[in-house]
Amino acid sequence: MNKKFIPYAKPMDLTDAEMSSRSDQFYQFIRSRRTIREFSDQDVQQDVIDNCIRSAGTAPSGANQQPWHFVVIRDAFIKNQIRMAAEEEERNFYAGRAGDTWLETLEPLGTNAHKPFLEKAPVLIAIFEQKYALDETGNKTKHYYAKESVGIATGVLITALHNVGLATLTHTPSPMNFLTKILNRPDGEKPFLLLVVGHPAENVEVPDIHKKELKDISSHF
Ligand code: IYR
Repeated sequence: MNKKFIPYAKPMDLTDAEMSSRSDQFYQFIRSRRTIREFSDQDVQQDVIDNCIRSAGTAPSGANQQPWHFVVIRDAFIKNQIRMAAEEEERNFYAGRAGDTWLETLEPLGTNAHKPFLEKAPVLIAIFEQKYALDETGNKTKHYYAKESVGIATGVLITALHNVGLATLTHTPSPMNFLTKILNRPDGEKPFLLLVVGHPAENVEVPDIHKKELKDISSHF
């Protein structure tokens, strides 16, 4: 039988009061995260990005299959290729493919087909979902709950980046198959999203939008 268990090291043992305080501290910290669309070109150290990706890699996943791959892009030529391809898709999206309802919903965000941040930000992280694993002999192993797993890992990544004062933009040019091609990713992987990472541009503004209140996102039995 291929099964081995080891003791679980409880990470901390807090009093009720400490738990209340820490939960509020975390809430205050995470609520300060905002998606931004204007980045400075200030560099970000690779060891920081590496640790944030390591953190993402600790996420729970279906059958612990860890069906994710993170491509870190700093190269100006590759960034330019990505920007060109993304803007082409976005021009079609904003020119009609999205449909009026979708475009109306996006209005408060002030987005458009122009994506200079794809070249200006120091780091792009293309996140891929591995639908199945492919070994050297071409054998496929299905990944269970791949999309859910990659979504959770991406949430951890965004939180880890926020934790070091970096800003992110969860960019989803659609379709984004061009990422597979430009980044030379194998069959079985599907682009999940493109995370733009860096320091915010000076005096950057964010839309005046709000999160739902607790009562609107939770219920009790
Ligand atoms: N992908 C487009 C449109 C877009 C869609 C959603 I849903 C957003 O929350 C934001 C933008 C773009 O990046 O402009």
